[in-house]
This record gives sequence, structure tokens and C-alpha cells, in this order.
Amino acid sequence: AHGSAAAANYEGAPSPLADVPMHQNINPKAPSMTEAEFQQGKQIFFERCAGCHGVLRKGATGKPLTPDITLEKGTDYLKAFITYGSPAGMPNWGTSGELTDAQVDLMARYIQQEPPQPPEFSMADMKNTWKVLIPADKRPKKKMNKINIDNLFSVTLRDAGQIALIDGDTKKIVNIIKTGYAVHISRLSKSGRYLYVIGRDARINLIDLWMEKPDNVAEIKIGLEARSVDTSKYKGFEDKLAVAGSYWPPQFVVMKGETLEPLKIVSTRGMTVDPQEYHPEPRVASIVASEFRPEWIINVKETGKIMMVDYSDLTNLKTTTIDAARFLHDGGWDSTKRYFLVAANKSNKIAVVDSKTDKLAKLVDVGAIPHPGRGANFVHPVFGPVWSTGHLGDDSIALIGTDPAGHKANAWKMVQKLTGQGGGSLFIKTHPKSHNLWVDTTLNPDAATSQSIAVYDINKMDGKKESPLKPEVLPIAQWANLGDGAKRVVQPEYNAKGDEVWFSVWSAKDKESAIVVVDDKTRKLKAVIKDPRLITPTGKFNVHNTQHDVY
Ligand code: DHE
Repeated sequence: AHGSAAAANYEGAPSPLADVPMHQNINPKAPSMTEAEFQQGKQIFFERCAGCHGVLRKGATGKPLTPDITLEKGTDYLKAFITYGSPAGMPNWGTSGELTDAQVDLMARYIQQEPPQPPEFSMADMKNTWKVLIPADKRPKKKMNKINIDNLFSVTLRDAGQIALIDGDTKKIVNIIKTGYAVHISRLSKSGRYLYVIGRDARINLIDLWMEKPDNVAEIKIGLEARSVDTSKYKGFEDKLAVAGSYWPPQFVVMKGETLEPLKIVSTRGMTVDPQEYHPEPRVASIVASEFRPEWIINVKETGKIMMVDYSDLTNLKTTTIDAARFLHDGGWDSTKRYFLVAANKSNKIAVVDSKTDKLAKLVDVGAIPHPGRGANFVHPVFGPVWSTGHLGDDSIALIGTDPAGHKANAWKMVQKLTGQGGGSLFIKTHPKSHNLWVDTTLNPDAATSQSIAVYDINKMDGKKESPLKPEVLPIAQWANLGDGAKRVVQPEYNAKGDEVWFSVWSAKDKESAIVVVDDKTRKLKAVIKDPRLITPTGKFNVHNTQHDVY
């Protein structure tokens, strides 16, 4: 039950849609609500419920909640469900004190009304928000700063709506840049010159790392809510195009890489892989750029389809659609960058795509709700090359064989299961130069667990299917020496050389946070980066490792 509580908290983050005006659509069969109550219900729904149940309540990782279903259940049943939750993962909003009795009653009535639909976001809407702050021909012709860009880190300052660029050599902040709210990821152009960040509110900022002081050169809003962005990486298309996927509206947009000028929007609405039925809001999850073809791999959450989009001809757009499994989320490359492994999280599977043949290689069964981030690649002493993932829903760490040429019998199988500190893991990481495998447990309900890191010695891994190997546990948050309050340790990230690992100690917005740097060889504290400007640091992206997909 811990794991599902962690998952529910994770998906229960506020959606920017809470602030978008939407029309009240009164259902005559539903219990009545005033306009004010409806607006409050809408607000709570987008803050707490939409992440799992979907904007249109068609169901995603949570059950569908459309009036045809909710009217039949009735107000009393719904109130009990919202109050007490369920073992399947519905949080106990009432008994936990997160919602008052009056709010529970309001929500039970609200979900019997027709779901209000947020507006679409067209090419005209995008163009209205598009700004080129410094035109391409007015930008530097060469690198104008002395920063070792390879070892620069782009750090999300989640609740501040900013990123911090931190020099990995000096550990000093180079610049704090205003971005969208709660930047989800940072990605690099093929050359490594341009940094793209995307906020939860679907705002993209393009940052030029060649400027004397790296800063924004263009921005655009591509929808109302989003999580992913990437660029064109195939030979001949380096730095030319960018792509971003949105949660709402369910679509992706192709842009010019140097300016973010929007060129083409493609909808992801359509049929699910199983059961084959229409879904009105299939959200775009992770996106990566292929090195084998001029293609992006676009993972569509609710349909469970992987779209291999060929960007070489946007007028005659070719897309190979691969049926994987539902609720595709995050993932990363194997070490050869031929195979992409992506979590189908509520299916408890990892889908493996062969980017050379554009075919599904395998669906691999793993633990409950895999959550790899980009995963971690290493050579296992017994099983050969593997890619690994932790889980939100249980304490296991799954190692999957990734070498069909050299280790055929192990390929696309879970060859080994390690036992970690607990459920609620979000990210796992190693580096080709290291023999440490780091696993966080950010969303574990136990404070000591969520504030520490488990680290395994890869050289000591044995040949057992269920390995008894124990990790060392490092009290990262304690090392940061901050005041009281919840401090979650999240997302290990290596420096360019692969001899340091950085961790975010993520406190509340009004509390002190820090970044803790650990020496990879000795596993001892190396530095604590503190600054009043480091508000709610979460994701950290080392330029070299992100540019070259080193993980
Ligand atoms: Fe993330 C990656 C979606 C909550 C921090 N997150 C991703 C990706 C997706 C996603 C689709 C993969 C993008 C890619 O590779 O192209 N995340 C979601 C959600 O839908 C979810 C569950 C709920 C939500 O409301 O957003 C969610 N994510 C969170 C958090 O609560 C985290 C910890 C803090 C935050 O920013 O809100 C968080 N997500 C991250 C990070 C990555 C990420 C740091 C990139 C990891 C990497 O190493 O690439």
C-alpha cells in the first residue's frame, strides 16, 4: 500500500489547468451545484485529481469518472470513496485531512456533472506567445564565456519558475534564468550549444550557452500543460528542429531549433492499444531523438502507443506507430543507443523499441509501477550489459539484459532483481566510469528513507535471480545540515568526468534546500551547495551527460 500511496501523491501535483477558465456544463440528472461551488470543484479537481483520472475524466492511472458511471454510484457512495480511499491507490482525502467534509461533499457532486473541457491550443495561440529575444544572426559566432560548458548543470528550481545554471567545476551559480513554472526537464541540442527547458505550464525556454552569460534567446507556450521537449539529432539535422509534447491539449508540436518558431502540430487523440477504444486525451510523455534515423520516439501515455515520427519531411509526415502497453511514461537508451526502454508504468512493464528497425523488441515484465527516469546502464559481472529501473510501487530494482548480440539468452529479460530501501523510488543512476549504482526513494512515506540514498557495488553483483546484495545507505539530507521540515532527496546526476554524484535535497518553498555532492570513489561528502536562490531544486541535468545520453 505504501507504493500506491507514493504513486498517488506523485500524480496529485497541481495542474496549471486549475487556473484556466472553463464553462459550467450543468447536468440535469446530477445533484445541483451553484456556479461558485462548480468553480471550487473544478479547482480542486485540477489540483488533486486530474493527474490520475484525466482532464476529461476518461481514466488514466485512476478509474474513469464520467457521469454515466458516477451518477449510478450516487453521492453517498462517492463521498465514502473520496473520504476513505481504496487499496488500489485512491488516496484517503477525507481521513488524511487534505479535504474537509464540505469539500468531499462538493467533489462527490462535482464529478456527477459533465467534465468541463479546457480550450484547445492552436498554431495561432502558439504564435501569439512566441518571442525571439535575440535573433539567430545577432547571437555569438563562437563561445563568449570561459565556462567549462561540458560540466555545467541545469538545475530546476521547481516552485520558483526558474532554472539555475551551476558551474560543475567551481560549484558556483552562473545564472538564474526565469522559465515556465516547475520546469520538468532540460535537454541539449546535438551540438551542445542550446539548452531547452519546458515548464509544467508548457512554456519552453531556449537558452544559448555560448553567450557571455548564458540566457534566454527565445520562448514559446505550446499548450496549457506539458512535460517533454527534445531536438533533432540525426546527421544533417543537428540543432535544426525541436519537438515538444503536451498533456493538454493532447498533441505535439515541431519547431525550428534555433528560434522555436512553431511549424506543425500533430494530435495524439485516437485508439488505445488495449482495449482498442477511443481516448480523447492521450498525453505525450517522454520524447527522445533517434541516432539511427531522422526520427523522434514519442511515447503516448493513455493509448500505449509509441510514435516513431520521421522529421525529414514535415509536409509528407511519416510515422511508424508501435503498439506497446498503456501508460507510457519515462525511459532511456541502452548503452549502444539502439534500443529505447520506456516504462508502461501501470502495466508493470518496460517496452523495448529497436530504433534501427522501428519495431517493438519486447515487453518485459518488471515490478510494480516502474519509474526509471532515464534508467542506468552498466556491465553486470555475470549477466553482461544491463539497463535498470527502480519502482514507485515496490522496493525492487529490475535489471534487464540489453545485449542480444553478445548475451542472447539474457536479452530483454529481467535477469536480476535487487532489493532496495522501499517503494517510492523515482530515479536510478550510474556512469560508465563508475561501479556504483545509486537509487533514490524520494516518495517513500518514511522520512529517513526518503532522505537517504541506496548505493550498490556493481562489481559485487552475483548471479542469483533475486540477489541478496545489500546496498550501503547514505544519509544525504543529514549531510546537507538543513533545518526541520520534509527534505526529500531526489535524482542522482553525475558530473561530466563521472567522479562526482549530485543530489537535490528538496525542501518546501519557504525552507532552505541544498545540493549535496558526493565523491563517487569514496562515497564521502565532497561539497554542499547552498544559496538562498536555490528554491526547491529537483531535476539536475549535466550538459555533457544529457547531450550524449550518458546514464
Ligand atoms: Fe516528472 C521526467 C511526467 C511528477 C521530476 N516526468 C518526466 C517525464 C515525464 C514526467 C513524462 C519524462 C520526460 C522525458 O524524458 O521526455 N512527472 C510527470 C508526471 O506526469 C508526474 C507524475 C505528475 C505531475 O503532476 O507532473 C511527474 N516529476 C514529478 C515530480 O513530482 C518531480 C519529482 C518534481 C517535479 O518537477 O514536479 C518530477 N520528472 C522529474 C524529473 C524528470 C522527470 C527530474 C527527468 C529525469 C531525467 O533524468 O531525465
